[in-house]
Amino acid sequence: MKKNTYQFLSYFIFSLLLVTVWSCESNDGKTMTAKEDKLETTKETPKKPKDTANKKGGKSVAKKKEYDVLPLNKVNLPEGFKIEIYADDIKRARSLALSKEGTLYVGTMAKKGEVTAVKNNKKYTLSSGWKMPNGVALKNGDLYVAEVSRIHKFKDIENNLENPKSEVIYDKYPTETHHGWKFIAFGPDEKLYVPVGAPCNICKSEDEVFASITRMNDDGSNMEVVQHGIRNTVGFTWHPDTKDLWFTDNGRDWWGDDIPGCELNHAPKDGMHFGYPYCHQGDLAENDEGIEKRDCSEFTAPAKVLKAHVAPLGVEFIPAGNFPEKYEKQILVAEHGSWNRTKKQGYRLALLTLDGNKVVKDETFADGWLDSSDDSVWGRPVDMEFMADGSLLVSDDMADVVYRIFYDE
Ligand SMILES: [Ca+2]
Ligand SMILES: [Ca+2]
Repeated sequence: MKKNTYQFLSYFIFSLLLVTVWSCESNDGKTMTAKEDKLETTKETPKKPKDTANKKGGKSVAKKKEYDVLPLNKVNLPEGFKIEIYADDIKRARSLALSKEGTLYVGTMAKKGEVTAVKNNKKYTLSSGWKMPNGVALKNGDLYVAEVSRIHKFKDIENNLENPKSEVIYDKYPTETHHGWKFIAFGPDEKLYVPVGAPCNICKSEDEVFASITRMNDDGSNMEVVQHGIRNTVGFTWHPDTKDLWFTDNGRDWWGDDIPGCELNHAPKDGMHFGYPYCHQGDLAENDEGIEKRDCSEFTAPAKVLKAHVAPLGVEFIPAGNFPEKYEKQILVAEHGSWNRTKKQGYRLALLTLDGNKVVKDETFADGWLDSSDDSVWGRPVDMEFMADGSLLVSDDMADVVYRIFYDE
């Protein structure tokens, strides 16, 4: 690469970092080193977006609105639902896993964050100093935690909260931090599913592990790539009846405010390709010169195109138990909210109604973390988990809490 181009790119990336006030799904961990940068076969060339509104990025980024007591009364919910704080003071609370004993495990994407367990209102720190220990998953009483490149296993965690011990069962994931934080979950096949995000905004990596969902046995053996063409999924689950995989994906940046849409995807079988980096939202072909031109018809389109930049993270099918019957087996998606859009959007829980495998309706289940009148924000929903009684836990990595939402007519 020419020296001038390199200097310009360095300046551009540095400027982006400067204007970005807080971290977000798309840019946290963006500090690419020269080495990481080389992984990309194409560079982040600042080009003319079709809509220039967010070209500079971070234009609308407002400071977090601070409250002494979180203003839960600002959260809008359907009639009959209530929200309360389930656990507070969990720094940058991200992925959730809930044991059958009712212990809540909370990951974080903080660079040297702590994995926390919450049991009977008491908190336990299970690890510290790990690199973005975002993913948490449980199987047979063991807790699995995903850092950027490693998977740890805590045997019989429930009985070892005071003195947790872990072993690394896999350490071969890429070390790139850009989209390197991981959501993890066990599938109906009892295997651990682990995504690997694209290490960039738009690039095609030589290594097919990037922009994928992988899976492995619970001892770390037989890692394989299962799904392709996924920019950055930070939430997935399986339909309670069909057992099909459903996952969110975060759309590319710097194409303006309104394209491409973020995605909810449906994978009824292994080995599918969901478009990235060639095609976005099912019908917009990539125009970066460094990316081979491919037709969108070659790839699987999203089950639902969400709004641009909303950053869909957690996804859950609603179980029976607490929510009214009409919600059962419908989908909730946590939209973490935009970071580089002129006017913010997202910051809500979306309720998506299914007819078979088709999403036929998109409505807001919960919002109010964003005040659109001045674009201020006090919370950002991340992951969700349903408790045994059917009430819903939601993590918030800005307010540093876990909420409980329940129906109480
Ligand atoms: Ca896609
Ligand atoms: Ca979840």
